[in-house]
Amino acid sequence: MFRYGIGAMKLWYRQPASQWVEALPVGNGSFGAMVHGGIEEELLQLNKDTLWSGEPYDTNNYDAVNHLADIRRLVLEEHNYAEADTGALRMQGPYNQSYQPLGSLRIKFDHGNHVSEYHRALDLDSAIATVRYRVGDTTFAREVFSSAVDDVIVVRLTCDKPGTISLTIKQESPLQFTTAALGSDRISMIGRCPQHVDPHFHGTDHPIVYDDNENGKGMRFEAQLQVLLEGGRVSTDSNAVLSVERADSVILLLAAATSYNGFDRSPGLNVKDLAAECRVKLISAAGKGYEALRNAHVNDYQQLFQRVDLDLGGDDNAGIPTDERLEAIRKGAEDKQLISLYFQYGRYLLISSSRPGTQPANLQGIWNDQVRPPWSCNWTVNINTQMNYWLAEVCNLPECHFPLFDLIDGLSVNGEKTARAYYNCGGWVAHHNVDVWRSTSPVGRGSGSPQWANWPMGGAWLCQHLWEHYAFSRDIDFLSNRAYPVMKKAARFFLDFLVEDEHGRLVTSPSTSPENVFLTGDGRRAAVSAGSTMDMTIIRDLCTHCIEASRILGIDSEFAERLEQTRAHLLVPQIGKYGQLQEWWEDFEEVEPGHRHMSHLFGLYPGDQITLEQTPVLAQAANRSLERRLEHGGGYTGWSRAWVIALWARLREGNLAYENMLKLLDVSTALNLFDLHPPHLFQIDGNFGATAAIAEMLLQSHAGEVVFLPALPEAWNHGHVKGLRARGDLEVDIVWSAGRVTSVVLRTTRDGEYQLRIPQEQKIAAIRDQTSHDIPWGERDGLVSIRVQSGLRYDLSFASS
Ligand code: FUC
Repeated sequence: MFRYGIGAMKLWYRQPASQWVEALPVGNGSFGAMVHGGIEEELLQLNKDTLWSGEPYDTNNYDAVNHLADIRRLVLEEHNYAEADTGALRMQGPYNQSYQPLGSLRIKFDHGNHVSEYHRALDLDSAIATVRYRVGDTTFAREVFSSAVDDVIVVRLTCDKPGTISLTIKQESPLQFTTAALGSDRISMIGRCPQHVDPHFHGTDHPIVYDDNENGKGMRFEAQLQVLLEGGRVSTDSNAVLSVERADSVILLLAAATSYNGFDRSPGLNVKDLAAECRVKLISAAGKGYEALRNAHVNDYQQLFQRVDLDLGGDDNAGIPTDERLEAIRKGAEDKQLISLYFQYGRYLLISSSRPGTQPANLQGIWNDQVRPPWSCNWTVNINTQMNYWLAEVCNLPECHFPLFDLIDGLSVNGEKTARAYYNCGGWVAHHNVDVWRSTSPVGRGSGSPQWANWPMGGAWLCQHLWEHYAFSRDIDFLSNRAYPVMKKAARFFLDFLVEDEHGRLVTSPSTSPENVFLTGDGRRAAVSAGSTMDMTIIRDLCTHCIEASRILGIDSEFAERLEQTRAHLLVPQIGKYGQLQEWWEDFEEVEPGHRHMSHLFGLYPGDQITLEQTPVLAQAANRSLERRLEHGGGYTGWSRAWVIALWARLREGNLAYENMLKLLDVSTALNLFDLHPPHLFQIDGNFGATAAIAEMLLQSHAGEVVFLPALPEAWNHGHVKGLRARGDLEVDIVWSAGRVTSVVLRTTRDGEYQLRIPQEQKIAAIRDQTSHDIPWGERDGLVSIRVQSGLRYDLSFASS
């Protein structure tokens, strides 16, 4: 656990939020609020992670498989890609469902809006949002947090003059809802979700349908608010408005429940008693009292948050409001501490939107105020969902990774049907869009562009996360019981799915490179071909990880043998006419060379097939591809920019990584530091991706080596990072000065041998364990090898010149 300087870990502002992306998010993994901090009216916009439209449903298009042979013939024999695109439309099913906003709590105060010394903050070290201001000579204060321990949102309103707090509270929702008073100090809101019809895009041009059958389908929800007072009086009226008069202090406890009952069971027909669920939480929370609730919340949260400390040096600008700091960076000012704040905010957001047992962080984590949110606020698994979890292991939040593993489990069940229905293959497959019902089929209903819809690699990419959790933790039980069975079933799909091209190479077909299109020889646009580089890289990855797992677990040697043979025949990465890593199996001209997706660079990051040391020629080609993307305007979404930073980090180009980090803050960051997607949409992937990328600049461990400060920009001359994780269950602290490592600490809970790559021109002076015993090490070609023992701590010191 690390301690921070007071104020350093805060986002803060001198005015209330004037729009949703200025409000401050709190969350316990499942129950979230956007705290607006208004003066006359506080608005808490509320979310619950399991609140989705629709029901479990079979989205498979059972006619799809009848078109597969035609598409393959068009691609592999006729090279008629534009026609293959048309064929792919016939292999689509309906769009999936949408994440829904729960509603809002509006707290109206009677003190007018003439305030001074207004201050609104989010303290990342305690996960508490605060508001404070003065009215005349009276100071009012609010604290808001969402407790994972007690599963309630807690609001505390105080004032330095007794009997001064008077307010009214009401609940409302953009969904169908009713409210009721449950007594003088308690109100409730119940409601239900619509069945969306093809709700992929935001806006109002797609129908919202509520199922009329009262006993029938659809998700239901309930929220209950309980008020505790010190002094004053509380009452409710027939409109379920709750009033507090002349209280000394007020505590609001808010609980919520949905009828979600698992991805494969109807939320409409179940017998969940939502009122009782809320009631139980409120009674328990009210019995504890504010201080106990707050302490439990802070302790629980800090167990996770305080594992990592980052200091990039520079001026202490904590006294300047966050929006002004962001503006200053946009005008060219240097603010390294805003970057460490952004880094920790990414960790904060993951802890707040993804805890064991919750849904994984969706496109907006858990925070969404729209019934028609952008891209349904779903899980887009051709980059966005995976990016959400790039930070989980390296930034020391492996517990937060587990909701993703639960999602993968569900997909591996539904994906078996899709594998059979679309491709007549065994194993499981998932395409690019996933909802809470774990849909796995291509969306689009015959009019979705194949450039995104018909991409069968989502499940295989997600399997990388299972492997990475093992690689970081070396948890054999996890590998054996959770990861490997699902990975094996995903690999089995590809054994059936891969086809031979005319040169005898194994390729995917139909194949796309996510969301990108090329020009065919006769100048037509197309997306569908065979063996795109990303497909082949993901499959190679999956084969390698399954082979490795079979060896570690001592099982399935025959299956591993088959995978080795398959791997040996996979189409290998090619270098194209611009010296770039080729994106498709032919060196097609790109329609949009500055495309936001960096799919063909998967092998460089998040994969490990391309490294500077082991595949220098491919690394050079990847470098060229990245340059070309950027020369043509690439990186224009926040998530795309975050990927660029991580890719530069893997190429050890610290200054370029930093330059792109500044661009991310410049063009893709809202005033509450939420990541933005054009035109001005919140999308959380960029927050998470950039946090992971910053870690990647400081520590890498993907190629069998632990590399210290692989991509340190000149601007980060002095600093330290503590508590990052390297593969092999290693916790690492690094201190540096004048651009050189001055000390490193390693901690592990397992015995093992490690290869450490020391920055060029630096030498280790000594390695000592915590009892100051010198530890022997070997050194060769810039690599230092040491053996470590579980439970010990190792200090590396460096020669001064
Ligand atoms: C992919 C991206 C878009 C957006 C969407 C949610 O389709 O190409 O830019 O991020 O996911």
